[in-house]
Amino acid sequence: MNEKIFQMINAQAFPTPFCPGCGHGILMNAVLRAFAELEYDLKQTLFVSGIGCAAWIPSPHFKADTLHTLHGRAIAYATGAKLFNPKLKVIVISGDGDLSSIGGNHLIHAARRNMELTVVCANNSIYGMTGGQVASTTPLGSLTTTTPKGNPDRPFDLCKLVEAAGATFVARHPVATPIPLTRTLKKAIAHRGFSFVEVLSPCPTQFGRRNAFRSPFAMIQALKNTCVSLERAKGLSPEELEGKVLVGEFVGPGKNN
Ligand SMILES: Cc1ncc(C[n+]2csc(CCOP(=O)(O)OP(=O)(O)O)c2C)c(N)n1
Ligand SMILES: [Mg+2]
Repeated sequence: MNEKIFQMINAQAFPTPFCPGCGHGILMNAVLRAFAELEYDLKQTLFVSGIGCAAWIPSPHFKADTLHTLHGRAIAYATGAKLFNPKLKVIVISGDGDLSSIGGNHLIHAARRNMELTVVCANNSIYGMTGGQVASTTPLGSLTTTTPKGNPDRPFDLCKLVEAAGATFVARHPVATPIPLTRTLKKAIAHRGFSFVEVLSPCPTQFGRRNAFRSPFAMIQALKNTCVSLERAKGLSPEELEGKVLVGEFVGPGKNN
């Protein structure tokens, strides 16, 4: 399997530009693994990303066609490419800021159209690349460069947002559990309709150090403690679920993994 993955990357593009402890590298690995396990041909695939750290996941690292587009406009480019060549597998990989702040309108309308696109959102709760500004996904009260007294606004629940807009496959996993993440990515990539996977990815550099996380490891541990699978949540009371983040497949054929 590792040999297969090695053949899918541009080795000269490594090491990645990601900071130590960034979760985006784990997501990169999970996407490649999902493709390798599905035995899909990367030559029939187009990866589209916007601007941000997460947007560097496919380009220049994958040995495939990649479009590294304008900030917030990845889904618009992906829509055009898919319309032009419906046989192409089109996967958007980008950040929470890119897809849900500046690009939020494209996200909801692509979900509404249920177009055959896979959108993978690397959610690190912040604008990582530009210095740690507050995003539409930053938790209430969190410290960022633009909210030095704590974020006064509630974040989007991205899965609920795209579900309400009409997406036909919706899931969330943290990079802390790469095996269920890869399993879900495989289903999302194979889905014939609009599929959305929110991937919780720690940003120690811009989010962690301002919010009392002592190390990248502490952020991974926190993700493990905060995330509760849909299966496990069934046995928990509302009090026990307070402050937890539900993970699993919310919409789609094989829910609740
Ligand atoms: C039109 C436009 N506005 C703003 C920017 C600056 N900008 C570049 S990336 C980014 C935010 C990226 O955040 P996110 O998508 O969450 O990616 P991350 O770096 O956190 O992985 C911003 C505001 C830009 N490049 N273009
Ligand atoms: Mg981000």
